[in-house]
Amino acid sequence: MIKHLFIFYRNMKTTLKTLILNCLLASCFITVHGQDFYASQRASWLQKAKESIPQLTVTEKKPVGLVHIIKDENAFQQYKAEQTAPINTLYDNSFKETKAVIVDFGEHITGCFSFSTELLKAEADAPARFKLTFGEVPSELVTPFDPYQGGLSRAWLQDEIVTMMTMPSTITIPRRVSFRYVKIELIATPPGYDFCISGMKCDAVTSAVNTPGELSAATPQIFKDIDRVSLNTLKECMQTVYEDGPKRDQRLWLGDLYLEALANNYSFKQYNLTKRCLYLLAGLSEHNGKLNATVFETQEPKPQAKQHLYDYSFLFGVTLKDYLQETGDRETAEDLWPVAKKQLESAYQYLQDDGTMNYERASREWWIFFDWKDGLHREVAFHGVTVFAFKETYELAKLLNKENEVAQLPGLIKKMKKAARKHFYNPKTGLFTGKLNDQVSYASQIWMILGEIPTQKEAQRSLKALKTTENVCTPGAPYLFHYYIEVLIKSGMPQEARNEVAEYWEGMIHKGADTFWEVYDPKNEFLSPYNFFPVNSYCHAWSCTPTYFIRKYPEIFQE
Ligand code: RAM
Repeated sequence: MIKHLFIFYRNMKTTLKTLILNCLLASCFITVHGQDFYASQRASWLQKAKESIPQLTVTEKKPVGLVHIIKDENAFQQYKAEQTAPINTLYDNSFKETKAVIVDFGEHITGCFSFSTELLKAEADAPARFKLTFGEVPSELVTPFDPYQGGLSRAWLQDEIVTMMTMPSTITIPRRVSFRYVKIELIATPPGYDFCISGMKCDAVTSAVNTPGELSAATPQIFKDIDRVSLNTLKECMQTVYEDGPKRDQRLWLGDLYLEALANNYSFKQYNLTKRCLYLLAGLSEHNGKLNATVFETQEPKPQAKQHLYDYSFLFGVTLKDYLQETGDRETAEDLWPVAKKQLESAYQYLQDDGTMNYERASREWWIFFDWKDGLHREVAFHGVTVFAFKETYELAKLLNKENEVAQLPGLIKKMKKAARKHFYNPKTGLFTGKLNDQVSYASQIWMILGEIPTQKEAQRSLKALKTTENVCTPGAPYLFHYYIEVLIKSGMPQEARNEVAEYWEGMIHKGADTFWEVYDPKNEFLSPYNFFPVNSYCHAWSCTPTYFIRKYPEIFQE
């Protein structure tokens, strides 16, 4: 009996021991994996983001006329709008007879749309139903949306059905819309009475209130026009964050933020918005310290899950550096420095002893972006952006007297530059191509130059070679085109930069742009990363940067 008791006691002891050990292990696991790297700062970052929410200003916009959208092989996406009548024609006539119109507001607008009706004959005894379709460009008004084949939500397309229960009355569309044209169709006609549309407006919203300075009087008209359209684009994207596009996705993306902040520095100069976005991204970063590439403001601020873009993550530090240089706001820069520094760890893990990066592994673990372009091989650009990130972060560290925290960077930069020259540079062609793929792309040359791998002479040679080499992978979106202009200027090719800005962005204006587009390949107007061109955004943040170039380099663009 005593022996049994003893065995029981001994077994219990072992079980308890195991239990305690397991608990300890589990708690260690939770601490390691669940630990919030920014625990002590996160709440104050989110609070600061909240304190910087800008006021939105509202401007009432009225339509300017009625249009027909007509097929024209030479027009953008084969459709153009042709003025048919003044807006009063709509207001003065029975809508029961008109049934469908396309109204032109004369400019691209983002805001809150409403329209009113008046009775013409008899009393309203039944509801009427309308379908409204808002379009940024003419083709959106005539391209059937269904059956929908797009890769993003069908609901981004701006067609709404509304029912007016009685008349006279006014209906406000609940969602914020982004458009120049609106098609109104009567889809359920009440038999017993007649009515007209009596008014229509859009309360346009933006947080951009400052007036950018005048360009020099000598500025060629083409750059005045490009600047104006760039500013319109930026203005509409400036809401309570820098949105990527006011039609879609209506949210803050790191890569777009960087370019919008650059453009803002030379135009509206509303630095508080940049500050807010930096704090919001920091506050909504992962517990392991990694930034999310995109975040939502509502209902509660939250990140979009699983959106980690390798190249974007470093642009946080670059934006912070520019912000510090523009504003001298050292407090914010010091507050957010740990986030910029932490992002470098994403790069360290792929860096190999010989100074090359393990691209194959990284491309399995990250979305490595650079451009919306099918078939783009990203190995070289991946190496280049990493060197660029190291350089820029080191610059930021120097501004904050924190070089000692990243003292390894100059050595790593040197090593990586050497490795890039050895593995990617072809002295015969003067071009950079990958180890895994010999594709010649704009992206590869651009990011090697931004990483300062070639000398200026070599950079010039590679940029020129892009024009004469066959089968070059060209940019698909203005995002990459921005960096192309940047490297042309950096490489001492101002005339080429001037010509390229003129050709690319004026190309959009020629095709009717009042705001610049998310995707623009002059050779393929139907290009869409989402498999359906109407869901592309036609007022898109990352294409607003000509205003930055035109204003930052007056000697290139304003003479
Ligand atoms: C698009 C967004 C945004 C961009 C990402 C990568 O969906 O519109 O502009 O940053 O892709």
